Amino acid sequence: MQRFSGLDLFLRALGRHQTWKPQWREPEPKAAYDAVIVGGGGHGLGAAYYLAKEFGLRNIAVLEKGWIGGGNTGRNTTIIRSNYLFDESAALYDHAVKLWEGLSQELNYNVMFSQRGVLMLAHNIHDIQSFKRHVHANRVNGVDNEWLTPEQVKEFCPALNVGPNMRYPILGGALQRRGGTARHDAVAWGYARAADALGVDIIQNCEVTAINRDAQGRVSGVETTRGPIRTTKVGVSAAGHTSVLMQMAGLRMPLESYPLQALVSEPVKPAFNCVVMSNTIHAYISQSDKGEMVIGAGTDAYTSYSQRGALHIATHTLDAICELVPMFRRLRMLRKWGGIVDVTPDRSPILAKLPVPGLYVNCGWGTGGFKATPGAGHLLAWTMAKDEPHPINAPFTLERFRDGRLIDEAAAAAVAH
Ligand code: FAD
Ligand code: PYC
Repeated sequence: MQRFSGLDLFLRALGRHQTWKPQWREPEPKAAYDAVIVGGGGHGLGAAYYLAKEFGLRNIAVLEKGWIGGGNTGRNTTIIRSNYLFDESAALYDHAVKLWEGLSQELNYNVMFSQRGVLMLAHNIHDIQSFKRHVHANRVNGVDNEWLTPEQVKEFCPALNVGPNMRYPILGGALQRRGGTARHDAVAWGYARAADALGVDIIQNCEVTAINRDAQGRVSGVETTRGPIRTTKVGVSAAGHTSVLMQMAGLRMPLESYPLQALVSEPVKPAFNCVVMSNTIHAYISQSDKGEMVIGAGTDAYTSYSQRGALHIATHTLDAICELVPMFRRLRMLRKWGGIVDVTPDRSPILAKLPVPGLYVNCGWGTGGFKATPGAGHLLAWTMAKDEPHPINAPFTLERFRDGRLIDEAAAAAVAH
């Protein structure tokens, strides 16, 4: 007998969303496709969905070496915001936030997008100056962000310790009210189901092992663990593993891969009403709809493909959380895990057509690409369909590292990177 959760029953009663567990066909790979996306995370599945929905391509495959959503999409702390400093980044991330705002309706699938506000805490004079600069820059760009005094911080997030006895007292905070969280695997499932309904083949357990090029150097197909596939358009959206894939096409990428880890507590009743990030004492936290405190740590200090992080990074983060929210000292931790993020020299992504004709890339989101998921998918689809970038992703080229047109957002996330 099929079992439904309380959420399913509620959503069914509302009649607006379909059941929680997605169902789709598991197709065999065809010999040829019009376009192939490598990587079945939210970005790759989103790209396939928009290619089919907005650009009319139907003969598309998403090739995933494991299971969809099993990469960073299903491993992240789900923070969504667009309070980035530079014009290019604000436009990119706010494009995504606007798509998040309609995504459950667009996919007819509840991605549980919750605009509960993202509060970035200031603990020293440098933080205050930097965040105020962000607030002003954001507002000029039409992105909401506001400065809160310590008293306003306490009012907005009562669980926080704003007392004077902290090692790093809270001196204020920048609040983006439109920021928040979403249910990460639902995003992958929602895009997968909607893409499948438009005829996209989503093929799991299918690792791409080579990218083939013809005599003119154009992309001519891929080799996979389930056989060769012919295609003239390949979009690589394989966070953490982009350099390996690009080497297959003869390209060297300006990327390094690091483990980034997160952890969750035992589930408790609603106790934490927003998302809080602290760059200085280095922690970020929100409460999931299941009740767990979702806590993020920093990247490891060395490159690696191990999907877990060093223990001392997690314990440092827990020290910081206990200082920020003393009542959480009594919480027990449930589990911790890691994902591999790929990082560019300027900490901004590369979302572009590449010098190899027929090859496109979406990578370098580092510690912060979940928030970009719908935007990245949409812009990768645009770039692949039209063979030229959308104005929003036009600055995010590979060539900017050669030409010195960097978009240096290094201090944007409360994550060591
Ligand atoms: P993924 O979901 O990783 O998908 C890529 C897929 O490619 C994987 O499923 C992988 O198996 C597949 N693949 C790789 N190689 C091959 C191959 N050869 N053949 C076929 N398939 C292949 N971002 C935020 O905005 N907010 C956050 O709070 C946040 N927290 C994070 C916390 C952690 C612990 C981690 C690890 C990341 C966090 N991020 C956050 C970053 C965010 O998770 C990623 O930037 C984003 O999810 C990337 O999505 P994606 O679809 O590109 O990648
Ligand atoms: O970019 O907001 C972010 C983020 C939070 C945790 C990891 N990345």
